[in-house]
Amino acid sequence: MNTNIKRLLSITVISALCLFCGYSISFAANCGAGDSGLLASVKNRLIADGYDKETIENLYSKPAVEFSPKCIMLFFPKTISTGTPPPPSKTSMHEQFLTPAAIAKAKNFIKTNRSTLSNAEQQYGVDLQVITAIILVETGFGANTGSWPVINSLSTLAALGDADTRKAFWDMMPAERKHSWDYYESRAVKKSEWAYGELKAFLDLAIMAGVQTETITGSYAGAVGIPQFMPSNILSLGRDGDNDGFIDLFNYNDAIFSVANYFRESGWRKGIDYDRAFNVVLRYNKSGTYARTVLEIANRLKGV
Ligand SMILES: [Ca+2]
Repeated sequence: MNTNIKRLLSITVISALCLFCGYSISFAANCGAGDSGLLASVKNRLIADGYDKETIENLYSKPAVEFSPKCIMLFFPKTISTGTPPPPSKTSMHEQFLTPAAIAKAKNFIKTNRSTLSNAEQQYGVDLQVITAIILVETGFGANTGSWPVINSLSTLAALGDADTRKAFWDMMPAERKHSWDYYESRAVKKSEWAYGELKAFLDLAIMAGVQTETITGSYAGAVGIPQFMPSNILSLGRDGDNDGFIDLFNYNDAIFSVANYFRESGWRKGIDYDRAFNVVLRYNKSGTYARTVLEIANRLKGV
């Protein structure tokens, strides 16, 4: 093994070991019981792709690891006919993040983390107000990092790649979430491939680090930590903001530097104009409402 690979593995393991340092173990009761047999296709695919058979079989035999329909229901929005509001307008924003109280919290976050934010801004050329806005919108400055077991949400979504499982989940869905079968199938197949890739990245991190995979929670989509990074982004874009040798996305310093790096890598530059900035934020979250909200928060924090 050459030095570079050794170093990479070392960083990988150390990073992953501490990745969830701030995580408090909690199994999400709202994920509900499910049929772990419906995860068989995922288990078998992982083994076929070279993951250690014993490790994977042991993982998927644990009672906590289960097919969790409620975890992935949100990937299939309610139909408009049931009274769901129409899509947001071109000017809509998430108003709860623009209240005086929310902006005051953001100002306090800047005050508390001024040194780290300034260092990140200087090093990556990403405005500290934007970094702050992202952390506010993603998790309320770490207050809501998600309670869905990541292994269950990613495995369940990935399992929809199997035709029988796809049909089984369709039968579980309430009527108001059932669009046409064709729409459902197309979306399920596409999302399952995405989830399988994220699942592998998640397992790579967790298995190498020796952490208990089933204890790690995140968003319903499997995003982790204060900045809600997907597993595939953690090692490629995560950064060690406090130089302690670990990337811990539940640590504010690391979260700040990781967001700054993500934005730099997505094309953010100091003095960027609004349209380009908007497109960079879309690379963090594809919602126009999200991007407008983040930039408006940053605007209201100007000069802070
Ligand atoms: Ca660190």
